Amino acid sequence: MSQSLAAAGTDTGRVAELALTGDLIRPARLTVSDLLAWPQHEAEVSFECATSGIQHHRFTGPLLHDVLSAAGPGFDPARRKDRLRFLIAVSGADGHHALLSWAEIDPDFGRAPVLLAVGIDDTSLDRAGPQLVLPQDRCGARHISGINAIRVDGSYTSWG
Ligand SMILES: Nc1nc2c(c(=O)[nH]1)N[C@H]1C(S)=C(S)[C@@H](COP(=O)(O)O)O[C@H]1N2
Ligand SMILES: [Mo]
Repeated sequence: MSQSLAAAGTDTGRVAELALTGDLIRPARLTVSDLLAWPQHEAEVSFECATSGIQHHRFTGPLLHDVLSAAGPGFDPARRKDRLRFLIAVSGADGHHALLSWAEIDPDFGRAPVLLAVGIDDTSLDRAGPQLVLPQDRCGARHISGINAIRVDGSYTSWG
């Protein structure tokens, strides 16, 4: 199982890079070794796939919230309401993607302990690329492997 997940994405034999873009003061390109600079967390996760059944893995990596906060999202940090318009778009190299809201991972709101995993079951993801890990999800579809881009977007409006 870990073989297929670790091999998914962009394993071209080179170190994978992830682009952090959008409404950020410090956009960045990050490798797995860059992501080791943040405090590392561990999550034992079970999720169900509609096609391949239940999977169980142990992931390690920084919190998505820590990494994105360091990039300086363009909201007023002192005004909690200002964060509510921010979305996070996470994309894999194969085009699979999902949207999260900033509030979902913010410690003042949903507090979801979402990881940007750099390791799966003791295998490094330095060549396949980091993986989104949502310990709270029952279904595995948001466990995006081979992440090559994360875009933070604060310009969503529902009024046109
Ligand atoms: N990049 C990428 N990540 C992905 C997917 C995908 O198609 N592309 N499929 C998702 C789905 S549906 C599941 S259940 C989990 C585990 O999928 P796997 O068993 O194919 O590795 O990965 C998720 N991450
Ligand atoms: Mo799935």
